[in-house]
Amino acid sequence: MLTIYSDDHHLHHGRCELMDGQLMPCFEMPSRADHVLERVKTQALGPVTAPEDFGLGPIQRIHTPAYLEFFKGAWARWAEFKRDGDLLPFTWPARTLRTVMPTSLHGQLGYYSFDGGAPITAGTWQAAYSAAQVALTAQAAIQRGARSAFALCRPPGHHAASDLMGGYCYLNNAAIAAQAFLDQGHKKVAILDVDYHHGNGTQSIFYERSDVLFASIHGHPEAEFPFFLGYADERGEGAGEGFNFNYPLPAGSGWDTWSAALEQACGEAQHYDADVLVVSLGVDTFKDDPISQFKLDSPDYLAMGKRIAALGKPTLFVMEGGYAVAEIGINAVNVLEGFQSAQ
Ligand code: B3N
Ligand code: ZN
Repeated sequence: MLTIYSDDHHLHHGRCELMDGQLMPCFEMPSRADHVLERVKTQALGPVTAPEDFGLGPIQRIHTPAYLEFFKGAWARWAEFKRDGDLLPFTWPARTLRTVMPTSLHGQLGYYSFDGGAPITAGTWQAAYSAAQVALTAQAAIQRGARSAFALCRPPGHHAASDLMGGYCYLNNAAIAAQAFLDQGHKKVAILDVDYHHGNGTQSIFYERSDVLFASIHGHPEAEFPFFLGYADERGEGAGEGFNFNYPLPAGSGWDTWSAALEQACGEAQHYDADVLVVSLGVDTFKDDPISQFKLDSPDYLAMGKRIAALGKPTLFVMEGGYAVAEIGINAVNVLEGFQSAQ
């Protein structure tokens, strides 16, 4: 399997996130992607290549021009403040407030974010832009006939909506790739999100559309980030009604529970008869993940890959979360090896 990877992800290294009343080093750190790349190489998964540059066009198919302009220019505006820290939001247009567009940097950052978990650093735009190009290059490989490809994206993307960053995400790599498939002639794309967290950004982007089916298996939002989306009764709206499937699971869920949900999600994808499959591949479902509550073990990821391969679709894997850094490579590459072994 071809892997697409860019060193540009090193340009994004947020300093800290708020947890338990304290500022802690960010869980979403560059070594995550380094470990995955190392495992891709030691397991000889296949060739590793750098991304092509498809420009802003395919990104603008998902994200609004105003959001992209704000994100691209935010660091330069923050640099004028001559402060030491990353750029982080602290006020959001929540209930009882107005969704107006302030003129100040922090007002606009609140407008374009949904939490305080997406720090902007000097290199964040370039890293996120390159991650989107990684996804698009892997998508292009499948478009040219490859059965599968792995987009080793960092930062991740599935929480990013059309004009919102949050949850360590800025640009929605999986959504950008899915839209590219449609723009290049495919009629139906299925997105299977196996990350521990609900892919609220991806869901929101395609919620009113029938050309993209979204199915997500995740920690129940009653108790888990992102809390305000990802419930089982969210089935899509308008033309999208019946094309959104959420499988929220309780803390402590292991392979038996998780794989039963996968079976249901795969059933929906099969019934939909998608032309291609995009997998939002997070491995924070791992039993030792420091911020998650599922109990999957490393061999389970081989079984996950095999089940996904049984769908028989051209499949693009897009890297999302996973914070047990020592095992992230083993677990992510196990999915890909499981997939390959079943072809
Ligand atoms: O959910 C958390 C969180 C939970 C537990 C933690 N411990 C026990 C140290 C720390 C953090 N934080 C909210 C932000 C989560 C963003 C998740 C990003 C992701 O992987 N999405 O797929
Ligand atoms: Zn996650």
